[in-house]
Amino acid sequence: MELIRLPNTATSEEVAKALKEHGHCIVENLVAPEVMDRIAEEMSEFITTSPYGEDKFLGNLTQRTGSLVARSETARELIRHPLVLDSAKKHLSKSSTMQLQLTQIITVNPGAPSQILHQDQLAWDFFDFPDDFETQCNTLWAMTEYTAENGATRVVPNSMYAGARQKFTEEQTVVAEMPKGSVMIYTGKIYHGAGTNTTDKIRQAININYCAGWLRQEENQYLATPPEIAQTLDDEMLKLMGYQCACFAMGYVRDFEDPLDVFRGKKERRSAGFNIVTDNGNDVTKNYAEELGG
Ligand SMILES: O=C(O)CCC(=O)C(=O)O
Ligand SMILES: [Fe+2]
Repeated sequence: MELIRLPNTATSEEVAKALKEHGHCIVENLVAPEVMDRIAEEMSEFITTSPYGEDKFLGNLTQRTGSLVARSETARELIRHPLVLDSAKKHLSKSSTMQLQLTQIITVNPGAPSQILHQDQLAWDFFDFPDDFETQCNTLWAMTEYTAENGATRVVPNSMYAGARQKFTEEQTVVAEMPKGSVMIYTGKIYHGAGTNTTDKIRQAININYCAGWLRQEENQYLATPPEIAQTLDDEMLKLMGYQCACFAMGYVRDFEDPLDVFRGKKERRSAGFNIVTDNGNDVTKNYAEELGG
């Protein structure tokens, strides 16, 4: 069985369709390999000092290096890649807002064994979300070449509606081989895991995940990016990081105020609430807001 591959001219409609029907797709050569080299350079001091995982899931020979918003200006371009963001918005359209869930470089070192096959949405206490509710739109960018030998991610085709806590074997997987600069976009439901690295070189991926705005983020964006750096970012980036209300009330500050207004120190005190939902709501919340009136 082959994985779903799209050219780098693909539209977000095509990506969203692939996610719905297959739980994943690979977009080859979406950015130039030099973009990956720049990120490697900006992140190198942090990567060398990142600890190994403490368990088999995180990988005893695997390093995870986060805080990409704060640490790498080039990574911010990937975080806001238009194709990825538009596809994620479509994929997560049942929720009023979406947000960055985590950013990390995953370095699979030589000799690292394969990771347990899993769904990323297990993060929320293994809650078995309904098939028609999508929690996440996730990306693994090939920061190095992604090969069967160096531990490229393995995917279980058509596993996205199998339900929580299912077990699959390596024989049921297909390797997501792809050139450096390509990206695999996948849902929180598809079973996958890092492969075994049998080479003498590292395998690296940039893992950037997005989730429904009302779910708790895995990487704490408010602490990962110090306020003085956050203040230099534009509103769109801050909203993506979670400086906005999800639905009508999730994340308000003080007297029911909008978090971005508070962070920017705006004098005018605008109340959060269903008025927010009219801009970015899903159909159910928008209709509710309209019924409530001003
Ligand atoms: O590194 C990989 O190939 C996949 C990692 C992964 O799936 C995870 O940590 O959730
Ligand atoms: Fe995963």
